Amino acid sequence: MRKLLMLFVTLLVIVSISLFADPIILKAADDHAEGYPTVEALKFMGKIIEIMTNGKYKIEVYPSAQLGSEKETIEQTILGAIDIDRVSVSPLVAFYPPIGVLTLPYVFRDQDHMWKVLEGPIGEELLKGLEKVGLVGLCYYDAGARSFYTVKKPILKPEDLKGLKIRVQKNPVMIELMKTLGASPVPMAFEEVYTALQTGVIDGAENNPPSYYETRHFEVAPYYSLDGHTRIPEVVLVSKVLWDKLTDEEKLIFKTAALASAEYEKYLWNQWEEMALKKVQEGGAKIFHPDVTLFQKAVQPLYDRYPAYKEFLERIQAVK
Ligand code: BDP
Repeated sequence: MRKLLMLFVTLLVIVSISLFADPIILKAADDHAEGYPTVEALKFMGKIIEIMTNGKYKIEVYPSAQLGSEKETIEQTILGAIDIDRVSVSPLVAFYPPIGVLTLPYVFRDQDHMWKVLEGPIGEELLKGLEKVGLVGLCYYDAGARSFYTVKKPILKPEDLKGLKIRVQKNPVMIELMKTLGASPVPMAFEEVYTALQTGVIDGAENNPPSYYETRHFEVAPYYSLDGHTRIPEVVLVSKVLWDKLTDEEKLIFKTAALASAEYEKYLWNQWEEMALKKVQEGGAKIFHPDVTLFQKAVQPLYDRYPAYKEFLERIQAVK
């Protein structure tokens, strides 16, 4: 009888803790605005974690770079001040160089090839490697292909870039890529690009259609030339500081929630890509389809400058 009573009391305590205890608030950062595929997918992931941990964790998503630029949020995530961070792979290269192989130009044949690589052993290996710098990579999100957009004239061949100041993400590979193509790279945080285009600090930038549309960069740089030079994915990171405090079951919940959110993001992404191209044209942007082989040829010397990526590259190319 006593034992039964003890069991009952213990159960009651467990139930009341899970029902009434204050949830642990986790901060999640994203530099896109409310409604953008990555932000909505992060919220989706948060909801699953909340439900599956019976409300122990509550994820608060801070969109629009409220918690800082990508470089800053990565630093904060390593320190444990931010718990979850959705960033492009690009700014991560400065922290963990091997992942830079994913940012090389024309490394993936298409969207399908990219997902086969990311969801296979190569993608997993690169996520795992992030632990060395204090980050746990849970999954990738789609970010399509990046192309040039410019203020004064379209980029129809690599020579058109000569002398132009092109904004790039803070990624050494992107800086080298612009130099190889004859442009002057200007590394700059995403949030500063609109004003820089408007005031003539830069002549152009490059990004995927959803970002070009969401940021309204098309208003100030209306020539969009779809050369698709890179296909740099996004990544969802968790601070190792938080990760090490989670139970094995919680780790599984976080990973599963992230993978489910990636499926959701892919779905939203495909819709946004199509919609964005329509919307920017309605807003006055002009779309150009340059001969991509000209750009593929022009970037060849870049590969020799990264012997460290050679083995990864061969493995990526071998993925059918
Ligand atoms: C977008 C990424 C965003 C990056 C931005 C950039 O989704 O996170 O910061 O590019 O160019 O495609 O900085």
